[in-house]
Amino acid sequence: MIGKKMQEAINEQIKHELESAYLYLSMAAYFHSEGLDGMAQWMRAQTQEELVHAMKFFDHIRDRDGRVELLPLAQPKREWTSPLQAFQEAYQHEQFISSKIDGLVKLAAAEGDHPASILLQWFVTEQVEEEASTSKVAQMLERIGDSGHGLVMLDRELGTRSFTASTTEGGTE
Ligand code: OFO
Repeated sequence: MIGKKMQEAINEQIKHELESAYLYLSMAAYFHSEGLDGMAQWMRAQTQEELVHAMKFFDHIRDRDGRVELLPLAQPKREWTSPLQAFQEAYQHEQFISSKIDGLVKLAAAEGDHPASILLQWFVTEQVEEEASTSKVAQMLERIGDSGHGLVMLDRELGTRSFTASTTEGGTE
């Protein structure tokens, strides 16, 4: 059975993962409104990944005879000044999530909670991917600058991203 402290911390993390999904869905809506459907598609796939992350934590509590408690979600921001700003914020958000995963890793070690430690190893690796993928797009957008042609090309490329359940097993785009 999962301990009380770990259960509370994982319930908090479920909220963070759902807020990530909410944020990226809001970014998808922003990109659609700007006619950047490829970037919107990238964010829609990212939203689905975040839901999978939340459910991994949900199932961990359930499998260990704990009790999931869903906490209120913050309303996400809805406008950005540019695609670059949106992806920079996505990168910053992933760094924030990585810090939360680090905190959980430390708590699991302090509590001697080996099942949680094993689950969290997957998330440590996943966060490396999450930071890399958002930072890579932000860097490309920086390089593109004001080039409309560059933006159209990148939008097309990002639109090829699709979500499959297996994407979450070995990593992410
Ligand atoms: Fe769940 O990794 Fe992004 O937030």
